[in-house]
Order: sequence, then C-alpha cells, then structure tokens
Amino acid sequence: MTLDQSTIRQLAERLENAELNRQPVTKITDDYPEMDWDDAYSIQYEIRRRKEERGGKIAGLKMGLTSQAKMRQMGVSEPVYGFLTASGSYADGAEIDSAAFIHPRVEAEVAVMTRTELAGPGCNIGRVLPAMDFVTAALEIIDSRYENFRFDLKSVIADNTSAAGFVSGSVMREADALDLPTLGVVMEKNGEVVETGAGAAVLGHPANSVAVLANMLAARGEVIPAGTFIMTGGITAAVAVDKGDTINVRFQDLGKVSFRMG
Ligand code: OOG
Ligand code: MG
Repeated sequence: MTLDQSTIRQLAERLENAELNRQPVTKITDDYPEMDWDDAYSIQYEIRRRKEERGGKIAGLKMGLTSQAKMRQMGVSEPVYGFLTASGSYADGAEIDSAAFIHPRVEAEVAVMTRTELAGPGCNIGRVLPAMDFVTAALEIIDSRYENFRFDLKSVIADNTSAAGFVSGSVMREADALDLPTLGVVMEKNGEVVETGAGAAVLGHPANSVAVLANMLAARGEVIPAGTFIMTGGITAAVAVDKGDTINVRFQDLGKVSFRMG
C-alpha cells in the first residue's frame, strides 16, 4: 500500500461520483503514479462498501481482460476482477436507458453460478468444473468512468473494471452438457454481425477464468462463496452501444441474449 486511508476514500468518492453523475474523470494514476495493485483494489472495495452502506446489493463477481481481443483493445496484459451490482441487472430483451451511462459498450460473456465454495491459492480448472452449478449466457455493459475509455490496469481496477450493468440469458445448462471452449458466439448490432468468437478466447476455457478469480481473491484472504454468479470476461472486443441500438447475441447451446438501448 502506498496510499493512506483518506486518499483511498477520496479516490473512491471521485470515481463513484463520476459514475453517479455520468461525468468522466482523468485516470487516477495521473495523480498518483506510485499507487500499487493493493491500492487499486482497496479503492474498488471502498466503492463497493459505499454502495452497500446505502443499501445496494451485490449481484456477483466479474473477471475482465481475460481474452486477447479485450487485452489488445484496451492495451493491457493481465486479467482483473470486480463486482456486479443488483441495480445494474437487466432482463433478457430489456429496453435499457442510455441516460444511465457515459459511453457504454457491450461484451458477450459466459456466466457461471457456483455450487460450492472455491478457494485459492492453487485453484485450477479441475476444482472449478465440479463446483459449477450452471452456466448461462450473459452480456456485460461496461462504461469506463475515465475520459475516452482510456486507462491503465491500476486505474481500471480502482474503477471496478468499468462494470455498469449486465443482461443474463434465460437458458441455463449444466457445465458437463457443454463444451465451453468451442462454444460459439455471434454478436449482432442492429441486425449486422459485428463480432464472433468462441469460449476458448477466455483464458483457454471460461472455467479457468473462475480459477484465476479464486487465486486473485486468495491474495486478499477471500474465497468465492457458494452460490456466486460470475461473469468470466468478454470473449470478443467490446462494441460501442448508442441510443437506439439493438444488440442481439447468439450463443451456441445457450440461446440468445438481447437488449435495446433506449
Ligand atoms: C475493462 C473491463 C473488461 C471484460 O470482460 O474484459 C471486461 C474495460 O475494458 O473497460 O469487463
Ligand atoms: Mg466484461
């Protein structure tokens, strides 16, 4: 840790206000170039604490920057994790108000519900597969609180990995009924195919992303509790969504998930 508690609190407030007022800010490493990974996650946890203190509910966890497509798009090289809020949860087919965001983008993801606790260090895919209750398709809406969606890893961790909302699919399948690495995904925007991919894009296997999450949490003395909803990270690059756009994503064996930005 290089930042003191009051600076952590102040940066969390700055980032949360940017979210609540839809006013982007400059990335925080510009002001605190010496901040470390621990500081970055501490700011994220402080944002989470603020939301929970006001009665906000946590809907799950997310991994981000788990595919080459995403890392290349954002110019970073390591996965990160964040949290999902219940207030950002939308039903399949929803009309989502564009006024809730600064510059939203959508990602196609495989989501997992855990049945048993998962703990690192040393968690691996062999532990994760039997711990998966079900798998479902999901879309994440990300919305960086930084100007022009420009950040580095520490800044994006502090900003809860750009999390802003998610749409979960309505088809649930047991993990062993699916071959997640070859599961194909086709993203359409206004009826045109804009991205395609397969589950293997996510660290070789979406379940591997869950293992990495367990190992990252272990560094903070935490586990993935049983019954946690986890978004495993964008399979393809994220796609900008403007008011009036319709997004429809077809997932092999998991149906389609869609929404309209109104
Ligand atoms: C960071 C969040 C990335 C994913 O699935 O890769 C993410 C960002 O790109 O703004 O959620
Ligand atoms: Mg994501």
